[in-house]
Amino acid sequence: MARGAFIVLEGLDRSGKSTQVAKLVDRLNQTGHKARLQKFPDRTTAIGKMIDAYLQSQAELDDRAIHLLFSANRWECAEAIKRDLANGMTIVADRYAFSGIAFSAAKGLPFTFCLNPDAGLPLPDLTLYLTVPPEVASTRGAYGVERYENLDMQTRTREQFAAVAREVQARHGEDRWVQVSAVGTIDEVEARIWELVDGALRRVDETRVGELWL
Ligand code: 2DT
Ligand code: MG
Repeated sequence: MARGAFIVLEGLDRSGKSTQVAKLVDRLNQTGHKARLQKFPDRTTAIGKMIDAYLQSQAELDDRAIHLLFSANRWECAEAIKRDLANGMTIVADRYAFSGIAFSAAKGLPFTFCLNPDAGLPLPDLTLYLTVPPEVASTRGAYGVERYENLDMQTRTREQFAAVAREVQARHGEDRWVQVSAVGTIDEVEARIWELVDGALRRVDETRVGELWL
């Protein structure tokens, strides 16, 4: 049996990421694949509840401590991801380690510190980075009330995502990180994503799941 593909969608707030992740999972399941959504942070676990309190500013945490909690939140899901992939289930993740690095580095933590705790996690077969120009994002409504949902943080995170992209491509190959324009209608963006995912699904069959940064 072919293994599932590990697909990650990344992007800034208001890039349409969560909408597209849901559409992608539906479309995969409708076209004869088994697929499930994996949201990061997963706010349902004990660690996830600490993260949720931090994001809602109900708790204060040291920048490094919260960075490690975000990573721990991925590690506690890693075995299930590997097991499901081996069982032929495609995993579509809404954010992953790349958000972890970009947001923490944007706060000023050293890039290598941000990278290291996730080393060895399941390596996504394909990461799609949804981009919208700032002027388009600003027409998609006001920012929410959670931590990081402000223009200054989004601008700095955008810069760090560019560094993350270079790191993924240098270590794991150009085709593992693909930038996708999220400008246009929901259906137009969905079509762009589907074409790329379709290609990735064909490629994964014969390969093992890799390890991030290793
Ligand atoms: P959502 O709005 O998508 O729930 O994200 N974040 C996310 C980090 O700072 N580090 C991480 O490792 C991850 C996965 C991005 C909530 C916020 O949490 C940030 C936005
Ligand atoms: Mg959010």
